[in-house]
Amino acid sequence: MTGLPISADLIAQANAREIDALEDDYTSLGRKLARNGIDIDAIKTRVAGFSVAVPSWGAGRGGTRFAKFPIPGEPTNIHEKLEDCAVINQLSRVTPRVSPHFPWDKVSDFNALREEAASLGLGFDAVNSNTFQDQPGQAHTYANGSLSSQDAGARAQAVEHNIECIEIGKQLGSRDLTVWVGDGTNFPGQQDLARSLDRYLDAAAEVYAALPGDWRMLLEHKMFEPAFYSTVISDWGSSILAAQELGPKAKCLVDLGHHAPNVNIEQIVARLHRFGKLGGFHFNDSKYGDDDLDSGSINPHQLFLVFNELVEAELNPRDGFDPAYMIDQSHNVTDPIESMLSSAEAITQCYAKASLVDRAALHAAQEGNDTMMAFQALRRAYNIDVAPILAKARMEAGGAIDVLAVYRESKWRERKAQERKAVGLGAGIV
Ligand code: PSV
Ligand code: MN
Repeated sequence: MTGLPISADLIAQANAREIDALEDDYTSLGRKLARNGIDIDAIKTRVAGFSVAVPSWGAGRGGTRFAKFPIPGEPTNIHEKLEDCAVINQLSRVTPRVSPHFPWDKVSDFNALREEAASLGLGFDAVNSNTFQDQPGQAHTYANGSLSSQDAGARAQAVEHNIECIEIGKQLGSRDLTVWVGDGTNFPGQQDLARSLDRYLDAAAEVYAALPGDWRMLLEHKMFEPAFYSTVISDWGSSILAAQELGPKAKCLVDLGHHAPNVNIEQIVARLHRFGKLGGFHFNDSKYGDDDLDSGSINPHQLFLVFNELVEAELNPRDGFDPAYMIDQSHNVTDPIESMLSSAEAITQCYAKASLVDRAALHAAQEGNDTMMAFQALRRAYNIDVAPILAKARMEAGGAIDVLAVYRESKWRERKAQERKAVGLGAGIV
C-alpha cells in the first residue's frame, strides 16, 4: 500500500461539519488568552511543531501475562503496523515517526521498508533492541541475563544484537538506539549485585563503541519486571551512572511506568536535564506498576507536571536538550489506533498547557518564596481547555478536527478485518 490510508475527502467533509464550532471556540479561547498577554497563534505554532513517536508494537493488541484478546483486523507484521501508524498520523498529524523493535520487526530489505514508510508519510524513530526474550535457534539463552549475564557467550550475543540494531537503524534513518534489558534476579544471593553491573557496563561499552558519531544510546531503566528481586538498571540513579560512565552519547530514557509508586517523576526529569542526560521519554500511564495504560488516563496532572519540566528545559536548555518522545503503551481492551489517537492528544494537550505557563510569574514567585502564586501559575495553565488549539493545528496540517469520529467513520478496522489474517490466541507481552 502506498499513499495515505484514509480518504482525504472523508476528512474534509467531517471537518466541514465541525469548522464553525471550532472557529467559535478558538476565537473565544484566543480572547481569554489575550487578556493574559498570550498570543493563541503562537501557542498553535508551538503545538504544530510538536511530535511524539509511536511504537510499532503498540499497533497490535497487547495483553497481560495471562491472556491476549485479539481483535479482527489487527496488524500482524511491520507492514500492516506501518499502515495503522499512518492512520494515526494522518488523522492526528502529531505522530510522524515509528519506533521499531528487533527482531520483532525484522525484514529482508530495510531500505525498502524505509521507502514504504515514507510513502505512508512516516519516518523511523529510535530502534529498540530485544535481549529480554530468547529467539528460535539462538545459541545462548538470556534466562540469566543478557548484557550482564555471567555467560560470556550470552553477553557477546547481546552486544552483537545491539550492533545489528544500529546497522538496521542506519538504513532506516534512525539516530537513537534504545536499550532496555530485563536483566536482574528473583532471589537474594542469586547474583553479585556489584559484579552484574560491572558486566553490564563492559558489554554496554562495546555497544557504545559501535555508535556512529551522530547517534545516541538511550538507557531505559525499570524498577522491576521481569526480575522481581533486583534489576541491573533499576532506577534513574543506575541509569545516569551508567550513562556518565559510557560517555556523552549515552543518555537516560524515562518510561513513566518504570518507577516506584509515588516517585516524583518530574523531579527526575529536572535532575537528568541538569546533568545533560535526559535523552528520551516513553509516555503511558500507571495505577500500580508498569501498567502501560493510555497516557493521561489515570494521572493527567502528573503528565502536565512532567511537561512543565520538559518545557522549562526546552526554553532554558542545557547541553543540547533534544529528547526523543515516544508513546509506549499496551492496548489490551481498546482498538490500538483509538488508544494512540487519544494518547497523542493527551500528551500534546499537556505540552500546550505547559507552554501556557507564565514562566516569568512562576520564576518571580519562586524567587520571592510566594508559594501560592507559584502554584497558581501552574494551576492557571492546567485549568485551560486547550482542545481548540490542538484541533486547529491538526486541521491546518490536513488532519481531522475530531480524530476518533473520523476514524470510526472510515471503517478502517472493519475493512482490515476482511483483508488481514487473524491473530492467534495466547499470552500477551508482559
Ligand atoms: C519494557 O517494559 C518496555 O518499556 C521497553 O521500552 C520495551 O522495549 C517495551 O516495554 C516493549 O515491551
Ligand atoms: Mn518503555
